[in-house]
Amino acid sequence: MNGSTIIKIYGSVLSRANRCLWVLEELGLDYEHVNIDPRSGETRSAAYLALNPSGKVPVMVEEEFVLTESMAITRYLAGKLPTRLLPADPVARAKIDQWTLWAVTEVEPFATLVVREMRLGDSADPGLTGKCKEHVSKALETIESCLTDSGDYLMGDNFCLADLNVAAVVYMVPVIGIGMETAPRTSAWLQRCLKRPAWLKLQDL
Ligand SMILES: N[C@@H](CCC(=O)N[C@@H](CS)C(=O)NCC(=O)O)C(=O)O
Repeated sequence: MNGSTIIKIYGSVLSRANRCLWVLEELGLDYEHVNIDPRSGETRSAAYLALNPSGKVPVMVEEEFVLTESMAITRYLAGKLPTRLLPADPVARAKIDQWTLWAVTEVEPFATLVVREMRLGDSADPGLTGKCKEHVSKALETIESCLTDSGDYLMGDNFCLADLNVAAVVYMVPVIGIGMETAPRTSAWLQRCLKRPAWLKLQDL
């Protein structure tokens, strides 16, 4: 046991809940996974809307404490066992925030739009999809240049919350049909992140 309270994560592993579960698995913390699909209607129940009025996943519940926003949740959870994923140094923490915000502003909205369009099949808007993919490809150049001399991971030799948060977004890049040939360092870094036992365990859920 990691403590007296149990942490509940609401949301399927195919949703942004996966990044929260990834942190929990990395740290070996106990948790309960409430595997709800955000498109199933379960997130529209009064009980769920009381937790998250937006009706989205993930939500974290720890006794009376309710937290939404996946990246706020990963940050909170990583802080439970500081130094493993979240170094104490304020500069390192600021860099983690920088990478996290980069992922959720420069990559995630565009990649998510492509996923939504892909679900529409023949009704997808190729113009919109193309523009979003262009934006994501351009964003990959940032990560590629930053990985140049920085060791195996975004912030040096050790996997930390920056890698987890960014990989939990960038894993969508090949899924939306963007080749990573022009970003070999990013591709190798992503593989390193996605081969971690904690992430692989989630793929079996
Ligand atoms: N910014 C939020 C986004 C949450 C979000 O959009 N979740 C999706 C699943 S990955 C969802 O619940 N979609 C259902 C809906 O939009 O109704 C976060 O990072 O937690």
